[in-house]
Amino acid sequence: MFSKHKTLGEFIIENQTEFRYSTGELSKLINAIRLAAKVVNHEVNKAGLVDILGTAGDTNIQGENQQKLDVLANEKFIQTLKNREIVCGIASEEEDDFISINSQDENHQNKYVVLIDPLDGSSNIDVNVSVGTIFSVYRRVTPVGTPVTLEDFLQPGKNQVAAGYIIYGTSTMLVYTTGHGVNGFTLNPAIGTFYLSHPNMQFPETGKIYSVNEGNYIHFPQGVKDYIKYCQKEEGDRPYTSRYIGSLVSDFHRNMIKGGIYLYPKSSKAQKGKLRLLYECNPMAFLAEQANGKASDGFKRIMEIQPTELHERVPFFCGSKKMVERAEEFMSDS
Ligand code: P6P
Repeated sequence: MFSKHKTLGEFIIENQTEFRYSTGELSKLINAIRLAAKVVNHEVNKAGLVDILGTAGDTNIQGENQQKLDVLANEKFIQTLKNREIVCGIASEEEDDFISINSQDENHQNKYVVLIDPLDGSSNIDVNVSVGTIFSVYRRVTPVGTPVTLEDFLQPGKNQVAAGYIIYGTSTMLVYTTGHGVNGFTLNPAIGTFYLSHPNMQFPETGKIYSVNEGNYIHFPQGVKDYIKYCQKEEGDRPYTSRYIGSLVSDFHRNMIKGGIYLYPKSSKAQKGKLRLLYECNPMAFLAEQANGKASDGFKRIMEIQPTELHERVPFFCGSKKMVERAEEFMSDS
């Protein structure tokens, strides 16, 4: 019944002092995410059973059909974070604008903002393929006690104080970093407890898996085309294996364990690529770098990019360091 593995709660307490701002708020924040993850996990796992599939009839700012589970996950994370009075603002893929949270006392001292993709990979919901939640945490840059502004959200990824994802897969895992490495916790659904199952996760220096939607091949820049052909060539440790799940969290998670690279390049159909900088690329880039991997837009470090708008997109190359560096060589050569 009681696993030899440490629980997430014990891990947070043991590592709270590591976090330089450790006033306990970040621990409360991770705990809030833990609770929301359990609630969403419960809904995702029973999605096939109740009338929660299909679209909610609305479309989000991305112009995509909002799946009911998207809407539910969004509401659960926002509600949980609001109720805990830990954060002063939230931005979400499913919300056109950021949400300012002024707690009851007019001079609230909350100093973190959270950016979330509440259910990434939503196109996979109806076909029972794993999906995920991605979150990114910053300290606000405007004065504590005043309403948050857009400036608090448009920070470069290198300012993140925490980031992580929940993957609702064959098992549900919470994987996160506070800047001291990456740790993975697996949920025991029978008792609703996350256990430390993957301590100190690291990308293998190189790998033999590449993840890209090859259906877009003819629309890719020449450097990407050349890199894909390089992956497929019978030479040295190649050809690599092509694996593309259609859920960033799942492809990233597999590549971090086995070694690999994930690419969502720009194309003639999507000049800036598809993935969003603030609540997809930056948190995954923070995790990648903390796990000895790399994340760029094909040319420069993702976490150096200065955002200019909440839902901006960037090309994304992420995974084993040597594989990302090789792909970048093809991009610069072309
Ligand atoms: P495409 C899901 O919508 C997502 O944001 C990522 O999780 C996934 O890797 C990608 O888009 C899939 O996009 O265009 O290949 O279907």
